[in-house]
Amino acid sequence: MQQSAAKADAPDFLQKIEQATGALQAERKNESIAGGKVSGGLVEIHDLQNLVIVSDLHGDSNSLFRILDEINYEQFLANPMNKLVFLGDYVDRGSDSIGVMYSVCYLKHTYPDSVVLMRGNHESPSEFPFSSHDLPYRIEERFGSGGKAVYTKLLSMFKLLTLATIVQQKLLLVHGGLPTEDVAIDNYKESIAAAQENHIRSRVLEELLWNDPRKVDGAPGWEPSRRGIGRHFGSSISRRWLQASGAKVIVRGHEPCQGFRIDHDGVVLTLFSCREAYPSFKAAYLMLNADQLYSTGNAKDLTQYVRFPA
Ligand SMILES: [Mn+2]
Repeated sequence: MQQSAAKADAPDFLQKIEQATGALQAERKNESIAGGKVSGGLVEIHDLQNLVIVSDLHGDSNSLFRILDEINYEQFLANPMNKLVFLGDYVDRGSDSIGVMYSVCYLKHTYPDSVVLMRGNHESPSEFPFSSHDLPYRIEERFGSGGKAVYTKLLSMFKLLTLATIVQQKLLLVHGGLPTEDVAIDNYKESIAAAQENHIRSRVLEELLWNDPRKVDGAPGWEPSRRGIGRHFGSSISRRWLQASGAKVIVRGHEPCQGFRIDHDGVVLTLFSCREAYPSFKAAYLMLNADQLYSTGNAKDLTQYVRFPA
Protein backbone atom coordinates (compact mmCIF):
# COMPACT_ATOMS: atom_id res chain seq x y z
CA MET A 1 0.00 0.00 0.00
CA GLN A 2 2.84 2.38 0.91
CA GLN A 3 4.41 1.86 -2.51
CA SER A 4 1.14 2.24 -4.42
CA ALA A 5 0.47 5.43 -2.50
CA ALA A 6 3.88 6.81 -3.43
CA LYS A 7 3.57 6.11 -7.14
CA ALA A 8 -0.16 6.72 -7.69
CA ASP A 9 -0.99 8.99 -10.63
CA ALA A 10 -4.18 11.06 -10.95
CA PRO A 11 -6.31 8.20 -12.38
CA ASP A 12 -5.12 5.82 -9.62
CA PHE A 13 -5.95 8.33 -6.93
CA LEU A 14 -9.33 9.13 -8.50
CA GLN A 15 -10.16 5.45 -8.53
CA LYS A 16 -9.29 5.06 -4.83
CA ILE A 17 -11.47 8.06 -3.93
CA GLU A 18 -14.35 6.67 -5.97
CA GLN A 19 -14.03 3.25 -4.36
CA ALA A 20 -14.00 4.72 -0.84
CA THR A 21 -16.96 6.94 -1.76
CA GLY A 22 -18.80 3.83 -2.92
CA ALA A 23 -18.14 2.06 0.39
CA LEU A 24 -19.32 5.10 2.37
CA GLN A 25 -22.48 5.40 0.25
CA ALA A 26 -23.23 1.71 0.66
CA GLU A 27 -23.05 1.76 4.46
CA ARG A 28 -25.30 4.82 4.59
CA LYS A 29 -27.78 3.19 2.26
CA ASN A 30 -27.77 -0.09 4.19
CA GLU A 31 -27.69 1.82 7.48
CA SER A 32 -25.25 -0.72 8.80
CA ILE A 33 -21.66 -1.69 9.43
CA ALA A 34 -20.64 -5.06 10.94
CA GLY A 35 -21.72 -5.03 14.59
CA GLY A 36 -23.31 -1.63 14.29
CA LYS A 37 -25.61 0.92 12.77
CA VAL A 38 -25.05 3.86 10.44
CA SER A 39 -27.47 6.81 10.51
CA GLY A 40 -26.23 9.59 8.28
CA GLY A 41 -23.13 11.02 9.95
CA LEU A 42 -23.52 8.87 13.08
CA VAL A 43 -21.98 5.40 13.50
CA GLU A 44 -22.96 3.30 16.52
CA ILE A 45 -20.95 0.16 17.16
CA HIS A 46 -22.65 -2.28 19.52
CA ASP A 47 -20.49 -5.30 19.13
CA LEU A 48 -16.76 -5.52 18.53
CA GLN A 49 -13.65 -7.50 19.40
CA ASN A 50 -10.75 -5.07 19.15
CA LEU A 51 -10.57 -1.34 18.71
CA VAL A 52 -7.81 0.92 17.39
CA ILE A 53 -8.24 4.69 17.32
CA VAL A 54 -5.92 6.87 15.24
CA SER A 55 -6.19 10.63 15.57
CA ASP A 56 -4.97 13.58 13.46
CA LEU A 57 -2.37 12.59 10.85
CA HIS A 58 -1.98 15.85 8.92
CA GLY A 59 -0.14 14.35 5.99
CA ASP A 60 2.26 12.34 8.15
CA SER A 61 2.25 9.06 6.24
CA ASN A 62 5.26 7.75 8.15
CA SER A 63 3.28 7.81 11.39
CA LEU A 64 0.33 6.19 9.63
CA PHE A 65 2.38 3.34 8.15
CA ARG A 66 4.21 2.78 11.43
CA ILE A 67 0.90 2.41 13.27
CA LEU A 68 -0.53 0.10 10.57
CA ASP A 69 2.60 -2.02 10.81
CA GLU A 70 2.40 -2.25 14.57
CA ILE A 71 -1.23 -3.35 14.62
CA ASN A 72 -0.52 -5.85 11.82
CA TYR A 73 -3.28 -4.22 9.84
CA GLU A 74 -3.96 -6.86 7.21
CA GLN A 75 -4.74 -9.44 9.84
CA PHE A 76 -6.47 -6.94 12.14
CA LEU A 77 -8.76 -5.56 9.45
CA ALA A 78 -9.59 -8.95 7.94
CA ASN A 79 -11.87 -9.47 10.97
CA PRO A 80 -14.99 -7.31 10.46
CA MET A 81 -15.54 -7.25 14.24
CA ASN A 82 -12.29 -5.35 14.73
CA LYS A 83 -12.57 -1.61 14.20
CA LEU A 84 -9.96 0.90 13.13
CA VAL A 85 -11.40 4.38 13.63
CA PHE A 86 -9.71 7.51 12.29
CA LEU A 87 -10.67 10.78 14.00
CA GLY A 88 -10.10 12.95 10.90
CA ASP A 89 -7.61 15.64 9.82
CA TYR A 90 -5.86 13.40 7.30
CA VAL A 91 -4.47 16.28 5.25
CA ASP A 92 -2.60 19.62 5.40
CA ARG A 93 0.54 20.73 7.23
CA GLY A 94 2.61 17.58 6.65
CA SER A 95 4.48 16.53 3.50
CA ASP A 96 2.31 13.62 2.32
CA SER A 97 -1.38 14.50 2.48
CA ILE A 98 -1.91 12.61 -0.76
CA GLY A 99 -0.25 9.46 0.58
CA VAL A 100 -2.39 9.53 3.73
CA MET A 101 -5.62 10.20 1.83
CA TYR A 102 -4.84 7.52 -0.76
CA SER A 103 -4.15 5.00 2.01
CA VAL A 104 -7.25 5.67 4.10
CA CYS A 105 -9.38 5.44 0.92
CA TYR A 106 -7.71 2.12 0.13
CA LEU A 107 -8.41 0.85 3.66
CA LYS A 108 -12.08 1.89 3.61
CA HIS A 109 -12.64 0.25 0.24
CA THR A 110 -10.76 -2.95 1.09
CA TYR A 111 -12.08 -3.41 4.65
CA PRO A 112 -15.38 -1.45 4.68
CA ASP A 113 -16.71 -3.12 7.84
CA SER A 114 -13.54 -2.64 9.87
CA VAL A 115 -12.65 0.94 9.01
CA VAL A 116 -14.47 4.08 10.16
CA LEU A 117 -13.33 7.32 8.56
CA MET A 118 -14.33 10.35 10.57
CA ARG A 119 -14.30 13.92 9.39
CA GLY A 120 -11.95 16.61 10.65
CA ASN A 121 -12.16 20.36 10.21
CA HIS A 122 -9.57 19.99 7.44
CA GLU A 123 -12.19 17.96 5.57
CA SER A 124 -14.99 20.47 6.16
CA PRO A 125 -17.46 21.76 3.56
CA SER A 126 -16.05 24.49 1.33
CA GLU A 127 -18.38 27.07 2.94
CA PHE A 128 -16.22 26.90 6.07
CA PRO A 129 -12.76 28.39 6.24
CA PHE A 130 -10.10 25.72 5.78
CA SER A 131 -7.30 26.64 8.14
CA SER A 132 -3.98 26.08 6.36
CA HIS A 133 -5.68 24.07 3.63
CA ASP A 134 -2.71 23.30 1.41
CA LEU A 135 -4.27 20.16 -0.06
CA PRO A 136 -5.28 21.80 -3.39
CA TYR A 137 -1.65 22.95 -3.90
CA ARG A 138 -0.25 19.53 -3.03
CA ILE A 139 -2.64 18.00 -5.56
CA GLU A 140 -1.67 20.47 -8.27
CA GLU A 141 2.02 19.98 -7.52
CA ARG A 142 1.76 16.25 -7.95
CA PHE A 143 -0.88 15.82 -10.66
CA GLY A 144 -0.79 19.11 -12.60
CA SER A 145 -4.01 19.91 -14.45
CA GLY A 146 -5.27 16.36 -13.80
CA GLY A 147 -5.60 17.39 -10.17
CA LYS A 148 -8.78 19.45 -10.52
CA ALA A 149 -11.01 16.39 -10.79
CA VAL A 150 -9.21 14.78 -7.85
CA TYR A 151 -9.92 17.72 -5.58
CA THR A 152 -13.58 17.92 -6.62
CA LYS A 153 -14.07 14.21 -5.93
CA LEU A 154 -12.39 14.52 -2.55
CA LEU A 155 -14.64 17.40 -1.51
CA SER A 156 -17.72 15.35 -2.31
CA MET A 157 -16.33 12.34 -0.44
CA PHE A 158 -15.73 14.54 2.64
CA LYS A 159 -19.53 14.98 2.95
CA LEU A 160 -19.86 11.24 3.60
CA LEU A 161 -17.27 11.00 6.36
CA THR A 162 -18.53 10.05 9.82
CA LEU A 163 -19.19 12.92 12.27
CA ALA A 164 -19.47 10.99 15.53
CA THR A 165 -18.95 7.37 16.54
CA ILE A 166 -20.35 5.75 19.65
CA VAL A 167 -18.60 2.54 20.67
CA GLN A 168 -20.47 0.09 22.90
CA GLN A 169 -22.15 2.88 24.87
CA LYS A 170 -18.70 3.57 26.36
CA LEU A 171 -16.89 5.95 24.06
CA LEU A 172 -18.17 8.95 22.18
CA LEU A 173 -15.72 9.85 19.42
CA VAL A 174 -15.66 13.21 17.65
CA HIS A 175 -12.95 15.16 15.86
CA GLY A 176 -13.09 18.48 17.69
CA GLY A 177 -15.70 18.58 20.38
CA LEU A 178 -19.26 18.55 21.57
CA PRO A 179 -22.01 20.83 20.29
CA THR A 180 -23.20 23.20 22.99
CA GLU A 181 -26.84 23.97 22.20
CA ASP A 182 -29.66 22.32 24.13
CA VAL A 183 -31.53 21.11 21.07
CA ALA A 184 -28.37 19.42 19.71
CA ILE A 185 -27.85 17.52 22.97
CA ASP A 186 -31.49 16.61 23.64
CA ASN A 187 -31.86 15.07 20.18
CA TYR A 188 -28.25 14.05 19.80
CA LYS A 189 -28.73 11.15 17.38
CA GLU A 190 -30.82 13.17 14.96
CA SER A 191 -28.65 16.27 15.28
CA ILE A 192 -25.46 14.35 14.45
CA ALA A 193 -27.05 12.22 11.75
CA ALA A 194 -28.24 15.28 9.84
CA ALA A 195 -25.45 17.75 10.73
CA GLN A 196 -23.98 17.85 7.21
CA GLU A 197 -27.40 18.45 5.59
CA ASN A 198 -28.26 21.14 8.15
CA HIS A 199 -24.90 22.86 8.38
CA ILE A 200 -26.09 26.16 6.94
CA ARG A 201 -28.80 26.65 9.59
CA SER A 202 -27.38 24.72 12.51
CA ARG A 203 -24.06 24.94 14.36
CA VAL A 204 -23.77 21.21 15.00
CA LEU A 205 -21.34 20.39 12.18
CA GLU A 206 -19.14 23.39 12.92
CA GLU A 207 -19.00 22.51 16.62
CA LEU A 208 -18.25 18.81 16.08
CA LEU A 209 -15.34 19.73 13.83
CA TRP A 210 -13.91 22.77 15.66
CA ASN A 211 -14.80 22.81 19.35
CA ASP A 212 -12.20 22.36 22.09
CA PRO A 213 -12.66 21.32 25.74
CA ARG A 214 -11.71 24.06 28.20
CA LYS A 215 -12.36 25.07 31.76
CA VAL A 216 -15.42 27.28 31.35
CA ASP A 217 -17.08 28.72 34.43
CA GLY A 218 -20.83 29.19 34.83
CA ALA A 219 -23.69 29.26 32.36
CA PRO A 220 -24.09 28.66 29.46
CA GLY A 221 -21.13 26.28 29.73
CA TRP A 222 -19.27 27.50 26.65
CA GLU A 223 -17.33 30.52 25.40
CA PRO A 224 -16.24 31.71 21.94
CA SER A 225 -13.17 29.92 20.60
CA ARG A 226 -9.84 31.58 20.06
CA ARG A 227 -9.88 29.88 16.65
CA GLY A 228 -12.57 32.33 15.48
CA ILE A 229 -14.80 29.37 14.62
CA GLY A 230 -16.33 26.76 16.91
CA ARG A 231 -16.57 27.15 20.67
CA HIS A 232 -14.80 26.17 23.85
CA PHE A 233 -17.08 23.76 25.71
CA GLY A 234 -16.91 23.31 29.46
CA SER A 235 -17.29 20.24 31.64
CA SER A 236 -21.03 20.78 32.14
CA ILE A 237 -21.50 20.24 28.38
CA SER A 238 -19.36 17.09 28.51
CA ARG A 239 -21.45 15.75 31.39
CA ARG A 240 -24.70 16.41 29.56
CA TRP A 241 -23.48 14.58 26.46
CA LEU A 242 -22.33 11.60 28.49
CA GLN A 243 -25.66 11.47 30.25
CA ALA A 244 -27.61 11.70 26.97
CA SER A 245 -25.54 9.08 25.15
CA GLY A 246 -24.79 6.78 28.07
CA ALA A 247 -21.07 6.93 27.19
CA LYS A 248 -18.29 7.19 29.80
CA VAL A 249 -15.52 8.92 27.88
CA ILE A 250 -15.27 11.40 25.02
CA VAL A 251 -12.30 10.73 22.74
CA ARG A 252 -11.29 13.48 20.31
CA GLY A 253 -8.31 14.83 18.41
CA HIS A 254 -7.86 18.31 16.95
CA GLU A 255 -5.13 19.57 19.31
CA PRO A 256 -1.45 18.65 19.41
CA CYS A 257 -0.38 17.19 22.77
CA GLN A 258 2.17 14.75 24.15
CA GLY A 259 0.26 11.85 22.56
CA PHE A 260 -2.73 12.30 24.84
CA ARG A 261 -4.27 14.71 27.34
CA ILE A 262 -7.12 14.49 29.83
CA ASP A 263 -9.72 17.22 30.45
CA HIS A 264 -12.97 17.81 32.34
CA ASP A 265 -12.26 15.76 35.46
CA GLY A 266 -11.24 12.67 33.55
CA VAL A 267 -14.02 12.35 30.99
CA VAL A 268 -12.35 13.80 27.87
CA LEU A 269 -9.32 12.17 26.25
CA THR A 270 -7.52 14.11 23.52
CA LEU A 271 -5.44 11.88 21.26
CA PHE A 272 -2.94 13.03 18.61
CA SER A 273 -1.23 10.79 16.06
CA CYS A 274 1.06 12.93 13.94
CA ARG A 275 4.63 13.92 14.57
CA GLU A 276 6.01 15.41 11.36
CA ALA A 277 4.26 18.80 11.44
CA TYR A 278 4.48 19.07 15.26
CA PRO A 279 8.00 17.94 16.20
CA SER A 280 7.74 19.15 19.80
CA PHE A 281 4.67 16.98 20.43
CA LYS A 282 4.21 13.22 20.47
CA ALA A 283 2.21 10.84 18.29
CA ALA A 284 0.08 8.14 19.84
CA TYR A 285 -2.82 5.80 19.14
CA LEU A 286 -5.18 3.68 21.21
CA MET A 287 -5.50 -0.10 21.03
CA LEU A 288 -7.73 -2.19 23.28
CA ASN A 289 -10.03 -5.17 23.24
CA ALA A 290 -13.71 -5.49 24.15
CA ASP A 291 -13.03 -6.63 27.75
CA GLN A 292 -10.70 -3.72 28.35
CA LEU A 293 -13.29 -1.39 26.90
CA TYR A 294 -15.96 -2.94 29.08
CA SER A 295 -14.02 -2.14 32.25
CA THR A 296 -13.25 1.44 31.19
CA GLY A 297 -14.91 3.99 33.43
CA ASN A 298 -13.02 7.18 32.62
CA ALA A 299 -10.30 8.69 30.44
CA LYS A 300 -7.56 7.72 32.90
CA ASP A 301 -8.52 4.04 32.50
CA LEU A 302 -8.07 4.44 28.75
CA THR A 303 -4.56 5.86 28.99
CA GLN A 304 -3.11 2.43 29.78
CA TYR A 305 -4.01 1.44 26.22
CA VAL A 306 -2.29 4.44 24.61
CA ARG A 307 0.64 3.35 22.44
CA PHE A 308 3.45 5.44 21.05
CA PRO A 309 4.56 4.26 17.60
CA ALA A 310 8.25 3.31 17.61
MN1 LIG B 1 -8.57 19.56 13.67
